[in-house]
Amino acid sequence: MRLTLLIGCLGGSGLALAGAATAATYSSAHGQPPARATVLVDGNGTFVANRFVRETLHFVHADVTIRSGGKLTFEDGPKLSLPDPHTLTIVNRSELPRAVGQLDVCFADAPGTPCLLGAPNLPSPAHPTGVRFVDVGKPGLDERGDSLGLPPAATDNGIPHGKVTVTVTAKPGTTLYFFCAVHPWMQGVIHVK
Ligand SMILES: [Cu+2]
Repeated sequence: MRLTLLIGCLGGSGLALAGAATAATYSSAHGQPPARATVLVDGNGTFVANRFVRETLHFVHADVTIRSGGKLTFEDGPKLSLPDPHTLTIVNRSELPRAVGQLDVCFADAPGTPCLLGAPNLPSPAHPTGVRFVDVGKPGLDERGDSLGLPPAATDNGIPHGKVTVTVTAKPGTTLYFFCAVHPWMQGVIHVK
């Protein structure tokens, strides 16, 4: 399944990927960090045979602030036009790809690449619609390897939009970096207050 997706993603001899991120502002009438935050996935794709593929898949609200103990929702956006699965996978900041070559290595699931952290979210014989929350270590979203997953549209069992909500259990003052293990140019940050 994953290999098929990668071929679909990298089918052109040239590769042009574009992402966009919208920073969320954070404010509260009481000066408290929000108890809830939502990260949406949106974007579309085009390609010209034997020339390039361009995908604008991106996180909407890629820079979020939430209180420790708050609820984070990860959800397909209303304008998403591609059927791909997505993950919101916590990684170390240094693991975020910064060059196309790093994306390619991550796509290929080379040993040790952070894209492997999101692999359990993807459909498999044991979990045909994938796993919504891979929770390593302590309960809740708090550390590297914790990973939310949205299913591909074809395996969504008729649910119009994939959606998963988890509790952010990281301590106040923690900064969690994340990316999509399927489209690792999709990147963001969670400030836990
Ligand atoms: Cu993605």
